Amino acid sequence: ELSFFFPKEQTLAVIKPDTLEEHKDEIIEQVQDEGFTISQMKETVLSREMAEEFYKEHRGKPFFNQLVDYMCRGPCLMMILSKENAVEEWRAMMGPTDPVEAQEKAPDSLRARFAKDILENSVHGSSSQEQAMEKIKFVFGDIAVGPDGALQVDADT
Ligand code: RTP
Ligand code: MG
Repeated sequence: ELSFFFPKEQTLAVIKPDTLEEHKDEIIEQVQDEGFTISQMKETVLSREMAEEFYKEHRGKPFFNQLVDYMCRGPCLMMILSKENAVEEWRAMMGPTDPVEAQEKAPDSLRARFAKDILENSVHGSSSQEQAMEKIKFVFGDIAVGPDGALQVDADT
């Protein structure tokens, strides 16, 4: 077991509204087939406030209000995924932001298959370990995940 030398990393993955209704089981199955551990998951309808906070780095951009509308219009599935290089590997599974580019460069990616357009692009993934830690804390509060990807349930963590 080499996981001691290659400790797992966590990322926050979100299946966005509509895609969740249409492709939930298929995406979860693929996540597991790709070797991710789903350390935690929670289905939730974001409030406008939460969606604005979640995407606060995009506040002021021309698509911000539409992005918030989209994220709030139905349930999202929030997942903590654990795997070596989880951040990068989940981004690779997602494909580029714009599905036109995704179809060109990564035709098997989730966005190539399921995104409607650059806004309604079906999935979210943290873009760095720092962002992953911030978003995991925002969505799930203070929780700790062990090196094997399992949740630590110690009361003091
Ligand atoms: P995400 O944060 O959702 O994983 O997406 P990303 O890193 O690939 O792209 P980012 O630049 O962080 O954009 C966040 C989300 O905003 C919407 N968007 N719309 N209309 C547009 O030009 C546009 N650009 C971005 C998408 O929903 C994108 O995922
Ligand atoms: Mg992003």
